[in-house]
Amino acid sequence: MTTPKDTNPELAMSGADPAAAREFFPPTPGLPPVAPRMVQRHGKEQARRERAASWCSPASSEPIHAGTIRHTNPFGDAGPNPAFVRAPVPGSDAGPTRLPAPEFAHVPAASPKDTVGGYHAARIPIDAGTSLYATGEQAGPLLRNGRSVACWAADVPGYTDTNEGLYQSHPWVVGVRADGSAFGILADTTHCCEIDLRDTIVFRALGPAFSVVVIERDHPQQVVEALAELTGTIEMPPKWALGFQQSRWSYDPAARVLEVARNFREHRLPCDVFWIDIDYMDGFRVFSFDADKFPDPPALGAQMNDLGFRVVWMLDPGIKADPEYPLFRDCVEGNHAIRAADGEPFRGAVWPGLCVFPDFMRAETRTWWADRVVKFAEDSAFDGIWVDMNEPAVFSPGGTTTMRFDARHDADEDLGGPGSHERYHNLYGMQMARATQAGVRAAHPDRRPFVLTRSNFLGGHRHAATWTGDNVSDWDHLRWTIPMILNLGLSGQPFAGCDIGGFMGDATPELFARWMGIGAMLPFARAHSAKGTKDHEPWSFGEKTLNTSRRALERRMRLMPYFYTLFHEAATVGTPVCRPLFFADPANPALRDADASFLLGADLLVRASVDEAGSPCPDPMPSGAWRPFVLEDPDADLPVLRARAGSIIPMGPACQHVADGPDELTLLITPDEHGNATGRLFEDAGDGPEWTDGERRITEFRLAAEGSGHRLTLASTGWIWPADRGVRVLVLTDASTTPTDRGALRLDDPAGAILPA
Ligand code: NBV
Repeated sequence: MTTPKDTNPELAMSGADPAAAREFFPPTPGLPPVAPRMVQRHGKEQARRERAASWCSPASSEPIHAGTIRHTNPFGDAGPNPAFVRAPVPGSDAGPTRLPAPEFAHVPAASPKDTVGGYHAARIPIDAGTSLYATGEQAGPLLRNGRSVACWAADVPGYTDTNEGLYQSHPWVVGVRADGSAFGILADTTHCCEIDLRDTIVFRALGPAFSVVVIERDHPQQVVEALAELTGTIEMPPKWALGFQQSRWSYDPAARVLEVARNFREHRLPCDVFWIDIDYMDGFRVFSFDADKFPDPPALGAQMNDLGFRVVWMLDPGIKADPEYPLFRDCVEGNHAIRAADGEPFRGAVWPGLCVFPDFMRAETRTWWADRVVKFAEDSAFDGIWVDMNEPAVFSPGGTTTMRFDARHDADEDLGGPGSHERYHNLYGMQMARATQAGVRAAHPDRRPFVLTRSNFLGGHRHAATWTGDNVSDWDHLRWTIPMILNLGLSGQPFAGCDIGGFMGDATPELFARWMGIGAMLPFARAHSAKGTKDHEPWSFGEKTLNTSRRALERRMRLMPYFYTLFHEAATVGTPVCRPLFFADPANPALRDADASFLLGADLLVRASVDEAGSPCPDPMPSGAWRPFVLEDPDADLPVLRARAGSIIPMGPACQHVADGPDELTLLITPDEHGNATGRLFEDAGDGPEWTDGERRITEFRLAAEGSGHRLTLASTGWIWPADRGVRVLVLTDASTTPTDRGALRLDDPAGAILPA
C-alpha cells in the first residue's frame, strides 16, 4: 500500500471519502490558522525582521544547580511549564558554563494581515565543530546540524525526513563540542516553537517571551542526566513491558487475537504482550466494545494471561458527538470539553465522526477520565493502555490537522490558567497520558502502570512510553529508526521504539527480518502494521524470516536482565537505555554521525546493516576493545553485537515470556587486557511499586586477575544473595566470537570463586 500524496491517508485507509469530510470543515474566512508554517517563514522577510529586532541579553541568569543555569528573558516569562517535575529553583552555585548567555528578541508581526503574528526568539552562538542532537522526534539522521524542527505536535502518517515536526514536541537541543564537552539548551515554552539549527541555535516561539535553561557538563551523558534532574525520570516499568510485543490494526475479533497469540507460542517466538487496536470499539466510541467481535473482554484477558501474554487496549481522545452516548453527555455537561472560540464545545472529526475532546489541562477532567479508565479496567481486564491520536489529530479534507489556535482550554492555574489551544496544543498528548496513567495506577494500585502514548511533550516520559508513529515498510524508515530512538533518548525519553516491520505498506521478508533484528534491541520492542497490509507476523514471511525473528527475540530474552538493569538506571538517574556511539568517546569526531549503530548501556554495542544490499554497518568503532560475539546460530540479518572489554553483562534464559522459565543467571564476562571486568545487575519482583524501597537487589560483579587465574566476586545490596544460586559463566576473548562456557559457580562466599580454567 502506498501513501496517497494528495489525500489524507488516514481517511483513505479507513475507506472514508475525503470529500465527505469537507462537510465538517466549511472554510471559515478570517479564523486563525490551525497549524504553523514555521519553517516556511525562513525567507528574507523573517531574516529582515530578525535583523531589525533589538536583541538583548537576559534580565538575570540564575544558577539552578552547578552547571545548570536559567537565563530569564528580559521581555517577560511564558509561565508554568509541566516539562519540569518541579519548578527549577535557583540554587547558589553557578558552576562552569562556557556558553555565552543567550540573546533574546521580540520580533513583531510584519503587518496586521500576518495571522501568525509576532514571535519571540532566543539565539545561542556555538563554537565551530559543535555537533547538535536531540530536538525530540524527527526522521532522518542522528546529527541535526543544518536542520530546522517545528515543535508542534502533528499526526503525520507516512512521514519522511522532510516533515517539519512529528507527533511530539521537545524544545531541547544537546550540543557536543569538538573537545567532547557538552551542553543542553531548553526553551522554556509550551507554545508553537521552531528550533533552527541551520547556522547557530535559534528558538523562535509564538506567544509570550520565554526563558532559556542551559546545562553545561563535561560529557553528553551527564547533560541528559542533568535534564532528568529538571524533568524527572521514567517510572520503573513492569518487566513484561520490556518483552517483545505484537500488534496489528487490528487483531479482531477476539478469536483472531487468541489464534495469533497461540501461533506465537507454537512457533516458539518469545512474546509478552498483545495489542488491541480501535476496531474493538462499538463505532469507535471510546470505552465501549463491539459486542459481536469482543463479547467478553475479561475472558479474553484471562485466556491471554493463561498463555503468558499481557493485553494492552487502545483509547483515543475523541468522544463521538452522539447525544445517545452517555460519555459524550457527561463530557459536555460536566464541562470537560475543550471549547471553540464561540464558547461551544469544539467539534472535530476523527474515527467516530464528529467528536468533542476532553480538556486534559484541567485536573477535574483528568480525574474524570482516570475514573473512566478504572471502570474500563473492570470491563476489559487490561494490563496496559495505549493512547493514540492525541496530538490531537483532527481530520480535514487536505490531510490530518488539529484544532484551531483559538480553541479554548480552561487550564488550571498550575498549568498557566485558561488559554488558547496554541498555548496548550503541545501539552495535549502529555496531559492525556498523565490522566491515563493516573487511571491505570488507580485501577491496579499494586502494579506498575504501563501507558504508551503517540504524542508527548518534554517531560512526558514520566507518564508513558512512546513509539515513533506511522512509519512505512521501506528501507528509509528502517534507516531512520536508530537515529530517531537515539534522539528521543537524548531528549529525555528512554522508553521508545518503532513499529517493527513498518506500519504502512507491505514489508518484504528481508526488510522484516532486518527490522526484527534491530527492533528487538530497542527499549520498546513492538511489531505493528496497518489495516489493509498483508499479514506481518514472523511466520507470514517464510521459514528464513521466521528463524531470524526467533533468534532476534531469543536474544532479547537472553539480554533481559541487562535490559532491566538499564531501565533501572534510566528510572533512577535518567540515563538513556540506547545511547549514541559518541557516548563512548565524545571527543572523537568520527563517531558524531553514526546512524546504524548504538550502545545499549555502556557495555554492549549494536552494529546493524540498514540497507537493502545488506552492506555491513558503515559506522566506525569507538576506541578500546569491543569484542563481537554470537549467542545463537550465525545470522547475517541480525545486528552484530560486541561487548566492551572490561564488562560483565548479566543474561538469562531464552524464555517465551519474562515470567516463564527458570531464574537462571548467566554472566557474559569480557576481560580487559589486565584480565579485569565489572558489571551490575538490578533485580526485583518485576512489578509492583516496591522497587524503590528495598524490595530489590543491586549486585556488582567484579572479575580480577589473580595469579594465573581469575577471581569472581559480588557485592549486593537489598535482598540477600541466595546461597544456593548458581551463576553460569561465559568468557569472551579475542580467540572466538563464541564465548567459552566456564561452568556454574556459587558466589555466596564473600571471597567469591576462582573461575575454572
Ligand atoms: O488506531 C489505528 C491507528 C494505529 O494502528 C496506529 O498505530 C496509530 O499511529 N491509528 C494511528 C489511527 C490511524 C492511522 C492511519
